[in-house]
Amino acid sequence: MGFGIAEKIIKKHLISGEMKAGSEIALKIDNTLTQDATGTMAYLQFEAIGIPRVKTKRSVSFVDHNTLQSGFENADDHAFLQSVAEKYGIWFSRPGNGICHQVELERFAVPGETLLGSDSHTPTAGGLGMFAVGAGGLDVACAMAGEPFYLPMPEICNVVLEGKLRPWVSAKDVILKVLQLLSVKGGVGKVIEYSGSGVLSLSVPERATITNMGAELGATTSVFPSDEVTKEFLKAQGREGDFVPLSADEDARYHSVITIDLSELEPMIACPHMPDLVKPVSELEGMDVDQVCIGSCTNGSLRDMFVIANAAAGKTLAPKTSLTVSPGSKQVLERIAADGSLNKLVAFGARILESACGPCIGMGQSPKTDAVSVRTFNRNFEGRSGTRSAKVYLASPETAIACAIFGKITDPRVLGEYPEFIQPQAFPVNDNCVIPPASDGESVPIVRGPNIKPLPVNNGFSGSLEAVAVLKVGDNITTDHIMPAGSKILPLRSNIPAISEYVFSMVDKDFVSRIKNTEYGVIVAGENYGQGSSREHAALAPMYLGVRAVIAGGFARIHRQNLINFGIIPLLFDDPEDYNRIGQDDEIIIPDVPGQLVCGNKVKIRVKSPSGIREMTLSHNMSEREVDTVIKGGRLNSIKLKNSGR
Ligand code: MIC
Ligand code: SF4
Repeated sequence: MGFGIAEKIIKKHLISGEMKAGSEIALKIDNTLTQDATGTMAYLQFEAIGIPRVKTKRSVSFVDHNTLQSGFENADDHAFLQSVAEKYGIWFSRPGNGICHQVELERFAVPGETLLGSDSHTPTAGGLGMFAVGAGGLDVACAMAGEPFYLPMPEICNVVLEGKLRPWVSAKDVILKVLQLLSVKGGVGKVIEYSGSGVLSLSVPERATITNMGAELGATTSVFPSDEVTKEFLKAQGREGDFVPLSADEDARYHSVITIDLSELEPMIACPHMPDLVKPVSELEGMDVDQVCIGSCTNGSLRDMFVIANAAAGKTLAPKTSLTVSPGSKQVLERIAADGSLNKLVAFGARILESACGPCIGMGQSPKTDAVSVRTFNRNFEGRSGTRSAKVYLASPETAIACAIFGKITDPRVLGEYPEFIQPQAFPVNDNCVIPPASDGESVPIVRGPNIKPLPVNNGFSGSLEAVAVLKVGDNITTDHIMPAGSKILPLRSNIPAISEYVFSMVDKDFVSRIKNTEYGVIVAGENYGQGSSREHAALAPMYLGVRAVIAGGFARIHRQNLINFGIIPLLFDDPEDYNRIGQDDEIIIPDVPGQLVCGNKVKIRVKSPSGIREMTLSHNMSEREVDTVIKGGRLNSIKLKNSGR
């Protein structure tokens, strides 16, 4: 039996484990990526491991999230990150150089290699045939230290693309269609592997738009073949030498197959507040639009900028609509400045922002109260824009610019002739904003501002846990619910005591004061708990406050891993009805935690509620290694013990 692309890369990087769906495998990581909002923690953890230089082929530290400097905190973090990079052998992509995933695709991604990134949209590089996975900062720190990356062997879902997209329909509509078909949890435990005759009609940045939003499916990663189109892209980036062909064997077998005819797709839009609430744009036509934001790691490519600039050329922005445009990278910005596209956008009335995440993570441009905001981004979770009452819709650059022209939700097919983008033979390659590390970093000092606080410790479990169910929530709780971002909170990413004051602030403003009144807490949740971002702060800050277990119907992959990494037990309901049998404020007793976890996958607990005491059996799906990690209080403790020979 032959192999698919994902299996081929996994096989080549397999350190241990069996390639059987669901069983734990360990992979060798060639490359890592961090961004500033998760990077400071990742590097504090790397320092704590105590290795003098990274052991990867290449590690890159990007600054693209916390670029709004309204106090000293973010600038201090940037200086810390730059000094760490110089010292430990890491390339530093300075602020202004672009969004990590866009720059990674343009300048660093290599087909057939592995990439682990402390950002959930790391799979963007799958558009170029890389096996690229998002993880918490601690997993990335461990990979930099030469440790393997552990994950359950994913199932492989094959999406066969046939035909060719029609004018004004683009890659974003493809992934919105996949989200409509599979939902935000449809990709959990899976790799989405694309194939079919339609693949050749998509450029690398278009493929990357599709792999980028595989994160919203909950997928481990998404991957495209590496073919002639990939070769042309790499050649235009002056990196032809990085090309390796990669395709699935004729007789590759998949766990599931979906076929999409590209020529049948129409412009799609995801409605508030989930990326899978997808409808055809035509169904929403005519709704007033207050704001349009174009850019992000999903749609910030040269192709996207070219199309919107030419669609807007000679026209004027609708009077009651605001438009922001953030080019995905310095390379994109340089090119649109040179080819006249930038001028067309400025003349149209766009507000040009720096090449960074910006409004996507609530770093400015929060819309007005109750606003309708149409964005080319990948997430529309409630409150993420910085305005709780805003309604964010996700769409393609084509749909977004049509909305900006008319001030209403508009199907872009009314715009007339489609501006055909032809990839340049050579992109403007200028890596002067990527700073190489020192050849010998030993004497390089680390710059540490006052906002950078030491890592909190967790001593692990030695006996029973007596805790309170401090919060009960429903299905699909995102990491934005658990640990919100935005311009006020993001600058505290290096300061766990300070950021922990905001845990669950969007869901229940009394959560922090409640948990502070008890020693240990347990969170009770529904399905797909922790979907969304890779931010380990959504585990680390609750751990700092005393959360020791989460009992849920199911977990998103990265968050589950982050919980384990910081010594929080992810427990599952055996009987779904038990969710209704635990109330907020009930006492939860887990007798002999280490003994029960080691003994098997069942965990008996006692729930003390006003109506009496009830015994309940829960389960866990942790591997032996994960159980050991949780008992020791997290992965950092495990590694330190291993390094000290204990
Ligand atoms: C996001 O899109 O939510 C982020 C901000 O990029 C996060 C990382 C973070 O929280 O710093 C992600 O996707 O992992
Ligand atoms: Fe940045 Fe938004 Fe992409 Fe996250 S999703 S990396 S915040 S652009």
